[in-house]
Amino acid sequence: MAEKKIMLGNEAIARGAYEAGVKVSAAYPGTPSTEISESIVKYDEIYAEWSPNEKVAMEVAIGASISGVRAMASMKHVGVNVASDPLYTASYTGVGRGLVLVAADDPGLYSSQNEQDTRCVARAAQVPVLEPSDSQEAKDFMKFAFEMSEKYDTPVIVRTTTRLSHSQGMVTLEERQEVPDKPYERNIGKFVMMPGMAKGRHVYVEKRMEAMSEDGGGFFVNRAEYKDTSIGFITSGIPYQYVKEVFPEASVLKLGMVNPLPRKMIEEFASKVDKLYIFEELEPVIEEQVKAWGIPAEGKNIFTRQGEYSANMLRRVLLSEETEETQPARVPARPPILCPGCPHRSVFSVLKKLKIHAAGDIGCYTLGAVAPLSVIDTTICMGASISSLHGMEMAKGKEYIKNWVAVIGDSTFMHTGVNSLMNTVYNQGTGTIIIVDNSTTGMTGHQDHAATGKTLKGKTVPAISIYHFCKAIGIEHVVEVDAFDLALLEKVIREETERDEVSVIITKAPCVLLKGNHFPDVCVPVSEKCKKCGACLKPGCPALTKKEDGSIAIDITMCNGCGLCMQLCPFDAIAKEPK
Ligand SMILES: Cc1ncc(C[n+]2csc(CCOP(=O)(O)OP(=O)(O)O)c2C)c(N)n1
Repeated sequence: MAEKKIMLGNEAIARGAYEAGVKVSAAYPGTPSTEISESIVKYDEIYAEWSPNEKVAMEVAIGASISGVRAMASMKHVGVNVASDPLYTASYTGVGRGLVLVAADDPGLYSSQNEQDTRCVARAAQVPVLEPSDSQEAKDFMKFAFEMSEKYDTPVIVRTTTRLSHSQGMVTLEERQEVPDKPYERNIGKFVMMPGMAKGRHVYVEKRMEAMSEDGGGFFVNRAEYKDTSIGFITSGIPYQYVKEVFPEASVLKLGMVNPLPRKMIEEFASKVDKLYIFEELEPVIEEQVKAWGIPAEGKNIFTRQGEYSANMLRRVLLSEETEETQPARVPARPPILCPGCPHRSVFSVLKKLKIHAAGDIGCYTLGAVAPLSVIDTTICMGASISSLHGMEMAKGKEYIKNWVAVIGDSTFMHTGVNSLMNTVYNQGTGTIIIVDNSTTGMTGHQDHAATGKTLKGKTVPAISIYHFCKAIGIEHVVEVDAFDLALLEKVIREETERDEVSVIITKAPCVLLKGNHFPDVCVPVSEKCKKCGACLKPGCPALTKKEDGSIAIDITMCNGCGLCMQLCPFDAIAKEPK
């Protein structure tokens, strides 16, 4: 009997890639996509890597496909923006062997800076999108995506969302398909996209999209489930599950291919139901096309474009039921906070003391924006800290940024920060950049990157030195400082922000949650010395609380023993004890 296994959506995507005979996988981490690569790496048959960013990952996959093997890239939705340059043109070139981009969207913004819908990118890039509804489909659709990619000579996007990526379902496992490498054939009309060639390929792209739309009615991923025809839903992905739960007797057109749309199938379904609803999370991608074909339907006029959908939301809107989600969440709010012992807190405490603002970036250190640290003033996208600080300077002059720095993490620096720093050097910016180097991609769960000295496959490799990189592009003042050495940090930040030329401070201390990184002690209050000044509480370490009498308590189950509070106490009222 076939083996069955409970799998996360992301594990099932990885399994689908394995069974489809994928040989190369490249990715940059990003919630909710990260576990795809972390699962793929377990298959010895697949070469898997963390690339420094999504554009590079996409290009690695494109190269592998051109060379004749099945290849994939995976990333979160905003990563698709970074990868969009190669993606738009790979749409024209088509593929060698199958090429799949897995894009993980985040309706509800569980861990993202926006709620963009990858289907919109796919429409613009004229690339097909498959959207599974559970783990089994996640695996099956991956395999189908590779077949489609080769049949229609196109990259294929498999779109997942947080709910699918991070929930589990039963999956039937199958054997890996051994796909022979396609012999390489030079074909510049297809793979060299200069205007003359691209014009011809654009014609092909249009034809391919029409062909897929025509053929879509026969794809197993699209299916009409006719029941009571007084009400019909067109839906896809996870929202399909909500429709089935709330309206088990309704007719449903379940679209597994959401771009291009199978027009004939949709027209037929619409003609057979009395009342048509289009139930899709985020943007009205299906709805706008269906309406453009003159088919009346209810959609975003009643269902929101924002946030994640749910069965209760459907009940509320269509059945006017009072459901629990209309009440505020029943759990106490727990705002995100830097961990006890996080080296970023130490850096921010100095910046705060010096009343310095920071153009921020994306990572755990984004939490420096909120009280009590309140140091980060901007967060846009990965790499934007350095370039936006430069923009401020070019707009307002050197004096304006004298009390500003850019703050960027090590992984984010390797991702796109390097380009921004080159720009500052090239265009003679004078800003100070603090690279908070905690030796990992902390925010997404400790992935390695080019400056950590380990690959996704676990191989030890020479770590790219951030220090030497900065030096090599011509920055004279590059200083490495222990992130917990407050006195030195303060001195260095004062000196570097005074300079009339670009400078870089690399604050170093590994993420406190990294395996094997333990401070040997915990911090304990020395009550008789405490003057209740509150200096230790200023950086907002969650292990410290103020007691009723104004003195402090330290929760030793939370304390990681970094000693930041101890350094801040002017009265030696905090000591260290072995754990
Ligand atoms: C384009 C893009 N790709 C991926 C992500 C997901 N992501 C958010 S922060 C981050 C990196 C954080 O690592 P680092 O800069 O080292 O900071 P840390 O969290 O370790 O403090 C990643 C990969 C994203 N937001 N945008």
